[in-house]
Amino acid sequence: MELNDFLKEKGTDEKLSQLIMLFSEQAGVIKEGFLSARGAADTKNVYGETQMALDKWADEVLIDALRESRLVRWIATEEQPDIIEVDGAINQFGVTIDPLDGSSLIDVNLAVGTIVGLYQGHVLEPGNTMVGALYILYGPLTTLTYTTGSGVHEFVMGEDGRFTLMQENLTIPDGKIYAPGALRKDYLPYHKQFIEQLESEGYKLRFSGSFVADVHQILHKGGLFTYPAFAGKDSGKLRLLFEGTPMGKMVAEAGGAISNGRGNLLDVKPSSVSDRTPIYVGGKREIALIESLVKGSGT
Ligand code: AFP
Repeated sequence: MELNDFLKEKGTDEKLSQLIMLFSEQAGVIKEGFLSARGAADTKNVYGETQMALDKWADEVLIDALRESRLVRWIATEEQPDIIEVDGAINQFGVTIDPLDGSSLIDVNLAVGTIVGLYQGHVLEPGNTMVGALYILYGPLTTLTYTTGSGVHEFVMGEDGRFTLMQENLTIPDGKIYAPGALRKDYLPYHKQFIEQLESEGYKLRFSGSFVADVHQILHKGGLFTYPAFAGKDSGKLRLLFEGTPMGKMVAEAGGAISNGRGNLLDVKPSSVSDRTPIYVGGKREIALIESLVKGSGT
């Protein structure tokens, strides 16, 4: 079944459906961009005088499409310092966008993705107020996974650029994969204990350097992704609004959880678009374990 028909069948709010469809259409444009950029690397360049990094280019593509559609009022993206307010917006939605997460992996042809958070209004609100989230993963296949609060559903792009249903109502299984960010030498004591416990239980290492791809794998196979607080960096590396909350919403809707080590990350109200946060996302068992270790550490 095609994405558009599925959204209708699920009784998804019409305006929200239009927004999800807009992102699904832009996925094709971004995918084309990978090919054009490859061509440009051998010749001059397709985007202008100076070749633009693909993440900056994808950012412009998505912002332009949203401005033109006027489907949202607020746009926050990882590439922009300020929240954009769209002139003449016909809806009050807010969106957060990481246009190309894992972009440093493009030149070695590993999976990267676009992550989107969907809000009823302004985006500087806790993740648990989101009306939905989606991500597009550019791997061997291009997939779009979304939730609007009633299940997590995955679609695959066909040759015609349209998305058809691959898996309905995804749920995170029990699994023994761990994807640990940060350098081991910088681990804080509770985190070191946590990782050692997972390793003693036989968890296998899977860390690609693309958060969206790594969390996608965890969603399908179980286990845990973490980019923790580390020595000298209490807030870790990843961005709350662009990486944490949308992927957290997705995993939570699939029966997992997301935490900053102290509590549910989806309860945290951002203070600005640039907030960073420690992240633990995956199965409920793993999240309960890290929260108890952090609590026990008294830090
Ligand atoms: P880029 O989008 O700049 O490649 O950053 C990717 C990322 O934000 C996230 O997707 C990865 O999990 C994380 O950084 C990897 O960080 P390290 O390079 O420190 O392992």
